[in-house]
Amino acid sequence: MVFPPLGLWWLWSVLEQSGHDVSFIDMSEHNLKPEDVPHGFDVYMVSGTSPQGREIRKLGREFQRRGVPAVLGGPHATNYPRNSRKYYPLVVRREGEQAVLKAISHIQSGGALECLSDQEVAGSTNGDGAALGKYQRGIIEEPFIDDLGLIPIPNRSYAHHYHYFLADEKENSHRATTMFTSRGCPKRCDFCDSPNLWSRAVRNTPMPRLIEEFQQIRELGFGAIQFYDDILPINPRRMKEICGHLKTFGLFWRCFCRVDIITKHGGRDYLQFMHDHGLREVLIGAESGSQKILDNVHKETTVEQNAQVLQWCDEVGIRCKLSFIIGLPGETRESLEQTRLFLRKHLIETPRRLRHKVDLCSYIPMVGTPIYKAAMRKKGARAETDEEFDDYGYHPGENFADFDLQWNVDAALMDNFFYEPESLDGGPRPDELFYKGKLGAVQQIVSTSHLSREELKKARDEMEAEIRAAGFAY
Ligand code: B12
Ligand code: SF4
Repeated sequence: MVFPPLGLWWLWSVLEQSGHDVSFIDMSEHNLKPEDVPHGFDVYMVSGTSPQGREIRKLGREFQRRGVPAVLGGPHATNYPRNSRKYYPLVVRREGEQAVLKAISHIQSGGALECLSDQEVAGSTNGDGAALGKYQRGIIEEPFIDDLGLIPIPNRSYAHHYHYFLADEKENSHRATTMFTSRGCPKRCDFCDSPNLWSRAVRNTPMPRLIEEFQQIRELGFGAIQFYDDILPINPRRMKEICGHLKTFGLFWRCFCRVDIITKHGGRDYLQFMHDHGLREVLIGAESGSQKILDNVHKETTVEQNAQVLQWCDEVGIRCKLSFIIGLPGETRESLEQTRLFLRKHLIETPRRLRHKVDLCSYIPMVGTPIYKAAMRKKGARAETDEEFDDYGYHPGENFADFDLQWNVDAALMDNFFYEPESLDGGPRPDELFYKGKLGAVQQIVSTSHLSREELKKARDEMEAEIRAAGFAY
């Protein structure tokens, strides 16, 4: 109960605007099991990511058992539409604000609400016309909404149930909530699912809508915002306008940013300007201390930029959280050593004004991403959907035919996570692993031609021990 599911809160507003009575349940709040979900609703709307795949399926089974219509949306539904149709009669892919109304009208008009059997899932993949038709009847995908001003702002009436605090440079904590000002990312880091989910075109919410949202957030008693835009500072002119409003409302803030964007738009001065308008922390996808690895995944940033932006942030008074991924394609002993040296040189051994943070993630391939698709293609296998990335701006054949990466997820590895073996359903899938898993049980599922899964895990654990011993928080 830290970060609220904004997607559902957007749908909440849309549904209310169209006259529906809506209740919102976060199953993690009271650790609800599927059977504990309250009865009595006409329709259930479920959202989730792939690491929540099992919970999503169990919930679908529960609603089937109850005989009540259920609609699934979110990143998992987008990437696993076929499998999801086994558990949900209606599956919404990608953006939901228009699709949810279509789903409701399908239900209201008495449209068919059938899930697929295993045979129908197979048939729909193998070109059986009847099975394919049945599969498609339950899939809703609407075009992206051109004008985000046409959708209402998210309903935040449940926001006080979530607990996130942003510290300023004096370590005073401000109660924060989350917000988006845009959707989409023009970059194409090969491990990332965002361009696939949202496209590479960036759509901005019009300024009057943002002001309305700042007002709502202030009135609810929050003093800070975590912006979830993929790259909030991407457009300096718009950023400056947003900064003006944030200052007027007296809000501190945190955002995600890319070091190349900061460097391109004025470097230290840009950071200083944003700091003067309330920016107190940034999350930077540093990913690796090796330029070769950054290039392998088309990150389009440099190791020097990562070090430089960290230095500027420290001077200006912005805390950095640097996120690294261990086990990206082509990882070798040497590249791991470069990451270790980066951490030592720029964090452990350099005195800093601020307490910066570090996250060391194990790489887990997500189905919608270029790396996953390329690996499947190499194996001659297919991902869940046949679609290539052309519609969304890029496609996997382009210039990365040979990612040096393998994975093989076995049931024993899955059991180390928080899932019960009984519900494996067709075998474990890599992206249903949550990389943090149980406390102290971070797993590595990929290997490269130079490093085994165990070697990668050992290196990550050692780096983590070193950085935590030096006092850097997660
Ligand atoms: C905020 C966020 C988080 C927060 C979650 C807060 C929360 N409770 O939502 C935190 C920090 C906890 C988090 C953690 C993780 N995250 Co995260 N996260 C995001 C982020 C930045 C924004 C999500 C969001 O709010 N999007 C905006 C809303 C509007 O979109 P949405 O939720 O998808 O909903 C829209 C549609 O999907 C659809 N929809 C959604 N649900 C439903 C339901 C119905 C019924 C309907 C009709 C429609 C519908 O309509 C909505 C409105 O258009 C996205 C990146 C992104 N740009 O989306 C990554 C993202 C979702 N995360 C991702 C990942 C991988 C993770 C982690 C695994 C990271 C890690 N290694 O630990 C963990 C796993 C957490 C978990 N248990 O699932 C991936 C998911 C990939 C995938 N295919 O599943 C994403 C896409 C990042 C990426 N670029 O690859 N994350
Ligand atoms: S990692 Fe960030 S910059 Fe790269 S594609 Fe994903 S959202 Fe965009």
